[in-house]
Amino acid sequence: MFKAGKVAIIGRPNVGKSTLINALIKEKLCIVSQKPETTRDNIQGIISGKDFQVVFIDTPGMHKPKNLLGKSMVRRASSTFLEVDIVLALIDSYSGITQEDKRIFSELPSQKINFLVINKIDNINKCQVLPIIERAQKYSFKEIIPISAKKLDGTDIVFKKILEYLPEGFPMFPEDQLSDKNERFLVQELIREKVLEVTRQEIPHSIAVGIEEMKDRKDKDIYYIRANIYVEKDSQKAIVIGKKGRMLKKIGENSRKEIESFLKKKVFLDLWVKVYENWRKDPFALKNLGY
Ligand SMILES: Nc1nc2c(ncn2[C@@H]2O[C@H](COP(=O)(O)OP(=O)(O)OP(=O)(O)O)[C@@H](O)[C@H]2O)c(=O)[nH]1
Ligand SMILES: [Mg+2]
Repeated sequence: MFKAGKVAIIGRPNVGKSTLINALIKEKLCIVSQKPETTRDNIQGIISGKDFQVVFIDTPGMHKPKNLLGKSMVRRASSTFLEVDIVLALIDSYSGITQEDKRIFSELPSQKINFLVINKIDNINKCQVLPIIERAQKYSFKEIIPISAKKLDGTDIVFKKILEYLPEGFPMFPEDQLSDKNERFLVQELIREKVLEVTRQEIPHSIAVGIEEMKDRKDKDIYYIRANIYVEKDSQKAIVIGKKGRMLKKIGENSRKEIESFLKKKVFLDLWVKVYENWRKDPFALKNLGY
């Protein structure tokens, strides 16, 4: 019997959805950061075995949108309910079940199989998890599983339970395919992750990355990648470039290393910083940037 299906991971920003996907598919596919609202698009991560294929969907954190980008993110997250077999609602153990979480629970499709996954249990005393589990009993979750996505604690149980509930079916993707997104998108995200690592406050939210050129120069055995980091204002551009270009250099070095290990090839990375005024509020700009 072959089992196949789609599983969405949803929840508030920053609860660890992308970390969990990477843990479940055993690959670094989705970018992770300490800043909320990191994931902006649904990203499918695929894991295939002898008798199963699970397609996990990483989704943007559900939040009250402040601009058009936020609206598009939340819309994408909610739209996954329609196409999946199982929904994993993720919360973090130290916040417990918040008002926002309750609102998300109320939106869960009742005709689907819903799990509650309580993340970040490495951060708290184990006995603090019990009251959360008790409180969660009144919602109709098929399973309630405490985990640490970061420490890979309990993630194998999540996977086992998913396989239990997954319907019989046929593979949706070739067995060696890792994602529905192409290399270009994933490289773009890796660069954005490196910008998020070194910037603060409003800047992480104001950043977008666009790949202008990506060429596999077989003669030189190197990938040539030219990318733009978009910011919304001149002042942000100055910060991202940094004194004597130091910040941009660091972003470039960190990105290159990670892209090389992802593409398994040497990379020449040509990074530029450009101002794209108010792109988060402009429907045309959003479309242009792939949001
Ligand atoms: N201590 C601890 N931290 C975790 C765990 N899982 C994720 N994190 C951290 O939580 C932060 C957010 O993780 P993400 O995976 O980016 O969270 P997300 O839910 O995808 O966030 P958005 O994309 O912004 O909605 C990062 O700093 C992670 O390293 C965990 O099990 N324990
Ligand atoms: Mg994420």
